[in-house]
Amino acid sequence: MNAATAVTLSRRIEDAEDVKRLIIEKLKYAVGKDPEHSVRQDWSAALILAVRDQLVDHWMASTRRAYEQDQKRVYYLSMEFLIGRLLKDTIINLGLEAPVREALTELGADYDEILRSEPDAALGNGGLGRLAACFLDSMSTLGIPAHGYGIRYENGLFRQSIHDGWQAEEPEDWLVTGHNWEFERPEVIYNIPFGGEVITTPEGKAVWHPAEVMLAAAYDTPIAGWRGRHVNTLRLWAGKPAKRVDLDRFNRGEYLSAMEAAVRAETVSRILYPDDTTEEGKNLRLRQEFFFTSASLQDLLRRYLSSHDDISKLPEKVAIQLNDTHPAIAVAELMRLLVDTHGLSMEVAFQLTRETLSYTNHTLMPEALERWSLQLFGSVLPRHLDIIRWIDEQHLRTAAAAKRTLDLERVRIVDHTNGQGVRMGHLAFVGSHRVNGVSALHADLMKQTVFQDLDSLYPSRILGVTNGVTPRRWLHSCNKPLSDLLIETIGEDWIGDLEAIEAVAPYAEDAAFRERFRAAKHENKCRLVAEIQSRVGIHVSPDAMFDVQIKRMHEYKRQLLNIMEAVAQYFAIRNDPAADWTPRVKIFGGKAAPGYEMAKLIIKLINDVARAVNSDPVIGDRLKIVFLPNYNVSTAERIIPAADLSEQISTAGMEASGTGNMKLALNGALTIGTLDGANVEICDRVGRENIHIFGLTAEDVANYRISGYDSRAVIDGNETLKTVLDAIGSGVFSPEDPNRFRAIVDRLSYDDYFFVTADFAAYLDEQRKVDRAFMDKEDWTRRTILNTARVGWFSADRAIRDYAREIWNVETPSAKEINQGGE
Ligand code: GPU
Repeated sequence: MNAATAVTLSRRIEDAEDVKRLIIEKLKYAVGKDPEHSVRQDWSAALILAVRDQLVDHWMASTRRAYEQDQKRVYYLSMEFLIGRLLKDTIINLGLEAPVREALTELGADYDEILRSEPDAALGNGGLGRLAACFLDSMSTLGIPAHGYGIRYENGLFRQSIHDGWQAEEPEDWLVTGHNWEFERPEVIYNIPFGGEVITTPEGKAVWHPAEVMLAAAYDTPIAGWRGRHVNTLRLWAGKPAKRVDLDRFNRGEYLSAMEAAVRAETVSRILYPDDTTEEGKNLRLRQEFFFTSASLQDLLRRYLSSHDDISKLPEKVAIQLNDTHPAIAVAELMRLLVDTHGLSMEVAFQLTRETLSYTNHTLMPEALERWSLQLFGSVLPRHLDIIRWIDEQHLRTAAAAKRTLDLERVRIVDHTNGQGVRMGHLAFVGSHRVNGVSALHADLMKQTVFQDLDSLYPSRILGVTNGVTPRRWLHSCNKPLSDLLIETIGEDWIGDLEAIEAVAPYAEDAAFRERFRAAKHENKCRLVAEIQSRVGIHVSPDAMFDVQIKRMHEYKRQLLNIMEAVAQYFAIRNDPAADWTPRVKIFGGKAAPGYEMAKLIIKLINDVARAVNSDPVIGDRLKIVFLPNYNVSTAERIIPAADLSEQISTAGMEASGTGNMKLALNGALTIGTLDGANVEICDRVGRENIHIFGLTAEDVANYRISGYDSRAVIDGNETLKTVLDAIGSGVFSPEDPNRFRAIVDRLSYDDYFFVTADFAAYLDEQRKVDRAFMDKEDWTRRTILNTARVGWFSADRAIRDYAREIWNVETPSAKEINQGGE
């Protein structure tokens, strides 16, 4: 054994003594504190650094293996990675929880408190960003050599607070206390050009003369999967100026302007756009997209060329997944690099680009499909606009040659009609060999609606890969009571192979097991009761049904329908307090985009209704309404294990998939939902009798959109609905400002785009069925166990295997091999 290996081995943790030694060493030599004077932040930093050390050998071995075996690599380009905290999950993945806990206790530090002090890495808005984080976990678990590429935002998603019922936003500054997981890579730096003009040389070569060049600097976070054997990299880019200060200006005393270029460059990675589905802040957003896409492509090409000579074999060794259209500029940028830097012809470059790239679509909502004005696009990325025009010409030729009659204007990437602009969805579609939707229904609707023409031109390019969630974070780590029970009952195979959880299904018939399953749920509910009490000062009973709707605030997700049902129920209880009511706590959590007035007004409505209901002595424990501020990954980890009922009530055809639906069902909540997104497949798997489906189907909605829908008539025909809307509209919940919610009621009465009134009656009916079902404790528990047992297919591991097989052409080990282990 040589000296270097000996040093490495001494860092390995075998028991609590090792942990203690390592933490003290980190405290002293990395943080610069002695234990007597260390505060919580120091302990936290030391622990993270000690745990991070455990990843490094596996990380290097993973990289070495990829090179030695010349494995195909997967690159996941995403504007968002909603990681949350890393410490607990990493410790659990490495199997180190017992020694770490013991060591910290012996050192006099509080393990749970240290875990809670880690800030959430909130580099994402919602489902799309969290999916990317789950996929990183699964790619590592499956041993796929992969990189996540994104932006190292200084400020992640804003922090939400609630003042007098209204949302207020404050900046989120997760980096202030230092991000101890990451390794700065000062040597990994790329030029990112912007603006200027393209000049064609006498030989006919296009040369881009950018007006400005900034730098992208790499920061790497190691990502371990289950059992920590394989470790991948999340590489995030930070914007840096080519020159920190303009010395001439500085020396002239122009201190602020001397820094101008630096500020501009750093701005590109300053903040995450707090917008879930609509584009905003156009110029900066386009720069952000190009910035991280260009840096990532330059980086992966450098890596490829460091061990391959033949650029034309790129698609055999590289698969690049575009997470929505945000990195769609990759189509043009990869072509630019292949043509301008590596000297390929446009034709060859286009073929390689298409074979390498694939694109995931996450929404059909037209306002969310990115489109840049020609003016803006041409001024920021003139060379790319030329390349896109070239691609569009090729594409039009294909379209013209197709037998079908097509409206050519509609299939063009560059829209020449009055809208004028670059359609990024079209660009991503045309530049990819596979385009996937995120649930079966969503993929079908893609073919029938927004991508109908493109689908007819490039048949079999569209496929569905239903989303999944990582069972490590979303059951094993966040729900210890249930995880322990499952392990004791069916072993622990399900952690690395979630479909094995099906083995618990027969226990649904075992009364003793049901009792224990309920006890686990009860324990989680008690923990949430305490949190609700301490954070919003509302006392709720753990025996009530916990009815949960946690997701971004959006009209199509219909939090409004949920709170309207609460109002109806409130009135019903007041009218007959002595009846046999099923006690409920309605729990809401979610952020509204700061510019989305209607969504913010709905938050206010929820809080105003909550105020009235919670303080009404007649109501008592029969109904309570809670809005938990600042919903994020960490709060989700505490709410989901405690939920009894999962609200998945989007207007059918509008939620591409949903992933909260999967997490909640896995943790033993029953779903009340529409036949939308992945709810359809959840229903197929858990069985129609174990889910509460109601309302219009996507087809019904589409028909109404054609034939017209008269919400006025529906309201007039439903006494309860009328009463609820009259109350909301006339200020029953806002006596200090009676017209506050007029806009909501008007919208529903004259232009109910999201069919809230249409689904109201069916929703209330189904809720009353849920009430009755919940009262039959044994049968309810039986059904919740079957939900947990039957949703194993919704594992992110399964989703990643689908991508690997159908899109990336990468091999993955079997579930059995994962569980048996070995390198
Ligand atoms: N989604 Br587009 C986001 O979270 N943000 C977006 O900007 C867009 C889509 C969501 C979908 O709304 C949700 O249905 C899906 O489960 C999730 O992406 C992951 O695919």
